[in-house]
Amino acid sequence: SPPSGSVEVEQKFLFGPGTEEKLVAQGAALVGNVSFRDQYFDTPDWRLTLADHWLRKREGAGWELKCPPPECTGISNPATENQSPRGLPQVPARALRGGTSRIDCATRYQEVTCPHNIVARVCGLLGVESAARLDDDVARTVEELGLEEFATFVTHRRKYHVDGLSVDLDEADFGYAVGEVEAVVTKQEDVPVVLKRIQEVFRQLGFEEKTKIPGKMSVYLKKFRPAHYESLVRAGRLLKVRDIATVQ
Ligand code: V4E
Repeated sequence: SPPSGSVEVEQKFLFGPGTEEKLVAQGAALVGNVSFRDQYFDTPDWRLTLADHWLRKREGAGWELKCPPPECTGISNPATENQSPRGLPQVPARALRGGTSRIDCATRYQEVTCPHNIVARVCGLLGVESAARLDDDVARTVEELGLEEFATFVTHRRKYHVDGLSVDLDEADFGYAVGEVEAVVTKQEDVPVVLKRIQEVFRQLGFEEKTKIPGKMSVYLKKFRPAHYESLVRAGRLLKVRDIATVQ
């Protein structure tokens, strides 16, 4: 998992039969071919996900909390100027806007894997008075807080490395395939460079970088948890699933 304090910059895309060949032609190397189950947890009234916090247990990796990086939570901090006031995940790369490089859909998330920090953030968000009462055992915390599993699915992932980036080709067991170009950034000032590199890979693969692609969670919740889905879409936390034309 990425070093703590780092941020994942990700851009999703729909992939077709020609995508892997194009990746290989770009010099991409296949570095992983795995299947894993994810289980996502939330309060019955969805307080974590409505606050853009995604607590999951991933087979082979353990507990992970995907949430906005700290610089996305402030409002008056000039470093967060390119965030929408509520810190919504669709972060325009403002520094790049108007220039030749532009990726409007890249999202940035922090992936917290240290159990102590996961427990602290979840308790803090839910306003549980004393996090000290709970230990660093995420499973026990989940139980004590009454969190419920709201989504579970298996992903088959083929992972490529190209030009310092990771490209994941994911097929979920409920019938949705989505790709993701991703980089882990440890310094905030490196974000524009990474966005530019993502854009180059996108251009070479023939993708339109401005197209917003729903993730697996959008499609899953729409299908299996429509009320939760509607609530997240309304809150601006999830992309609405529409009929999407492949751009390849
Ligand atoms: C962050 C998030 C969710 C959690 C799952 O994240 P995602 O990147 O979609 O899944 P996956 O399996 O590729 O995780 P990885 O292995 O890369 O860590 S579910 C919804 N969100 C928020 C979100 C959003 N609103 N819009 C986009 C484009 N992505 C994520």
